[in-house]
Amino acid sequence: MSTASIDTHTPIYVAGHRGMVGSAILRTLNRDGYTNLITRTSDELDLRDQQQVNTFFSQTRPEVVILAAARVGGILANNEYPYQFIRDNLTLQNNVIHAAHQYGTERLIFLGSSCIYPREVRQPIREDSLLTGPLEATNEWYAVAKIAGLKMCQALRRQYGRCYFSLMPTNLYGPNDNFDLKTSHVLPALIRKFHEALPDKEVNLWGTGSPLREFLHVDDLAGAVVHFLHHQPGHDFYNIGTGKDLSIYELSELIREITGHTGKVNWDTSKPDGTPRKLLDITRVKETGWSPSISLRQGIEDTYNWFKSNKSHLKEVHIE
Ligand code: GFB
Repeated sequence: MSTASIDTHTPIYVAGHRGMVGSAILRTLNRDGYTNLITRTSDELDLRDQQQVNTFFSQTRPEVVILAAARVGGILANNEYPYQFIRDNLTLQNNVIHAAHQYGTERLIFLGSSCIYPREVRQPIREDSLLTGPLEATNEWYAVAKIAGLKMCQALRRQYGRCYFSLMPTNLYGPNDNFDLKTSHVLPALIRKFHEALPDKEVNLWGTGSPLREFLHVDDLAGAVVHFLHHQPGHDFYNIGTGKDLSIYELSELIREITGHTGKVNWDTSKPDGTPRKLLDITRVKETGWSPSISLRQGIEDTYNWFKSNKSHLKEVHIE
C-alpha cells in the first residue's frame, strides 16, 4: 500500500453527517484539523433525487466523498420494510457515486455492512467470501443494495481508475445511535430497555439470545475512514471490525451490569434471531496499519453516558 495523503484544505463532502456514522466522521475530521468539510441536511438536499445531487456536485465539486448516508435499522425494521431498505439505499448511493464520477471527485469511500456476506459463511469472514452463497433472509434487501454500492465503486475503479473503494463495518454503536425500540439495533435497544427498567423491573428481549455478534464503536470506524485518507487502498474493499464477538445473551449481561439492572430478563422467541454469527476477519485492514482501540465495555459505558445526557430529546425513527 502506498501513501497518498489528502491535505486538510481538500474539499470533503460527508454525506449523512447527521447520522451516527457521518457525525462520528465529522467529529474526527474536525478534531484532525480538516477545514473544508461540506455537509447538507436531508431537507437541503434529497440524495434520492439525481437532479438535486447533480446540481449540488456541480456547485461544490468535492474532491473527496465519504458516503455515510443510508437507510439503516435493526433486524425487525429490515424484515418489515424490505422495499424502503433496498430502494432508498440503491437510489441514494447510485446518485452520489455517479455524480461523484461525473463531476471529477478523486476519492470516494463507500460505507457498507457486514451483512453483505452469505449467511452460512466460514467464520471469521474474509473479504473473498463475498457472493459465495445465499444471504440472511431478514436483511437481504439491505445487503443487496450494499453489495451493489461496492460493485459500483469496483467498476469505476476498474474501468476508469477511480480511487473509489468500500469499508464494510461490523455492527456499529455509539453516540447519535437510534434508540427507537421498534427500529433500532440490539445494542442501543438494550441500553434503553435496561435503563428504563431500573432498578428491577422485567425486561423483554428478542430471540433466543444465542446469536453471536461483533460490535465496533463508531469512533473506531471514523478512525478507519480518516486512516484511508492517508493511504492508497490496495483492494476494492476492507472489513472493519474488532475480530471478537459475543452472544446476545452475553451482551445483555454486560449491559445489565453497566446499567445496574437487577430484575428478570425474558426472551421473546417469536422475534427473529437473524444470522447465527457474523464475525469479520480484519487481517486485510490490519495490514494497512489500522486497528480498533475502544474496548466493548468502555464503548458501552461511553454510549450509556451519551444516552443518559441526551434521552430527553431523542427522536422516534419511523420508516416511511
Ligand atoms: O442488532 P440487530 O437488530 O440486527 O439484532 P442484526 C441482533 C440480535 O439481537 C438479533 C437480538 O438476534 C435480535 O433478535 N435482540 C434481542 C434484539 N433483543 C433485541 C432488541 O430489543 N432489539 C433488537 N434490534 N434486537 C442487522 C441487519 O442485523 O445488523 C442490518 O438487519 C445491519 O441490515 C445490521 O446489517 C448491522 O445484527 O441481526
